[in-house]
Amino acid sequence: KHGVLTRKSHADMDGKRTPRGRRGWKKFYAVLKGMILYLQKDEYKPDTDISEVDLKNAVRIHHALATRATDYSKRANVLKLKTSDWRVFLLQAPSEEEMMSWIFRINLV
Ligand code: I3P
Repeated sequence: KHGVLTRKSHADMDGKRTPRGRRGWKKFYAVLKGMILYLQKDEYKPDTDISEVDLKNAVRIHHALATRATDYSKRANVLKLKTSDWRVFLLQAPSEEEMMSWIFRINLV
């Protein structure tokens, strides 16, 4: 699965709140491949190696949990992703349908 997702980092590893200055929203081209959610700067191009930055932004979703972000109302179609290392991301999808699809696919892993 792939598509545009806008990310906000809410908590870092060990569940500590992401400090100010790193809590902004950023748009990515997301690609779910195996147990990894790649958050890429640009759309995937075949036959190119994944860049250093894109690797840094990749999220391991094994043992992660995706839910609708019911406690976040500033934006629509936002899901909450909790990873096994206690990070928390808010991810905004372009539509309700896309959000539900990402939740379903992430929790299937
Ligand atoms: C954050 C940025 C986010 C905002 C967040 C700010 O600043 O303005 O958009 O979240 O508020 O801290 P920075 O880019 O300097 O990290 P919202 O869009 O959800 O308001 P927060 O600290 O209340 O999460």
